[in-house]
Amino acid sequence: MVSGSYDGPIFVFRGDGKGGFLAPQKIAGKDGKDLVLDNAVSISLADWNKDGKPDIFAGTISGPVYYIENNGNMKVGEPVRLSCDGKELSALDGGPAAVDWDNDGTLDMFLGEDDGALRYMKGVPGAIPSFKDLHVVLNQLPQVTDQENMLAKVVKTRPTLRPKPFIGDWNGDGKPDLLVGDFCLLPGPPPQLTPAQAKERDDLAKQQASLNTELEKLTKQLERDAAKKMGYADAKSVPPGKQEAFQLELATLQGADANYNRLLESITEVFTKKLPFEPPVDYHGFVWLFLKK
Ligand SMILES: [Ca+2]
Ligand SMILES: [Ca+2]
Repeated sequence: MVSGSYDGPIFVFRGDGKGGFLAPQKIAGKDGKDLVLDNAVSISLADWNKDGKPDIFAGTISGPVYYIENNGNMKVGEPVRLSCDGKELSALDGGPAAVDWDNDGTLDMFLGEDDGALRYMKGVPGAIPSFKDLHVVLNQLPQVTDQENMLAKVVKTRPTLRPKPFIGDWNGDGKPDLLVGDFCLLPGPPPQLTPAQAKERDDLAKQQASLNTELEKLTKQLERDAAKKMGYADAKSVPPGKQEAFQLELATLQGADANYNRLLESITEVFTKKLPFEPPVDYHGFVWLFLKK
């Protein structure tokens, strides 16, 4: 078994021949140090060059997807960044699964991404893997502010965040099937509140809304002040090239404004008080099965 890890190293767990595993070993690069491509390294093993040794396909948190040739005895080749249709592949928190899906003798690849997207691409024969004909299996999820409620709705219909594909013949019909694991934050059951607690929650919600309005107003004022300090009439007049300097100026004004800091503190306080009256957020990881026709 080979596994990536959140902090980067790739671990090899050799079988002990009795159904268990020996202590893990880390794969080293050419320099003898641990091979660390990035954070959240997600691995798929498949023999690209058909030399009998499974090679590594690796997704990363920042997007690049790599191929690492297995030279045997824990030695590996230089990681190669993969591309599809001539463009370098990028999938944030990417999860690859290499498999000869169309059974033409060349490995193809499924690739999951942080935002829920899952893509498939066809392998092109060659010394180093490359891919073509990018096909969207699952679209990215919509970007919304109430993400948990959106996920609660779509979780009944499809995999959600960070889909990680895996291929196996689930139903034993000789055809490869697609399994997809995901990650999901869902609102749990709302707590049972006494009438007094419900009133307290409503009062806190009102306080929260009024503090937010106050903060919004003050932020607008500070934006105007920051723009004026830079010689512009208002925040909207700051040109794109000056946005970074404007944000810095604004942060300085916010940091120095006692009222602004008091508001932030109050908002945190009210939020913390209200939390026990809100539905808890539960973490889920579901596994989806797609049988190949
Ligand atoms: Ca190989
Ligand atoms: Ca193929």
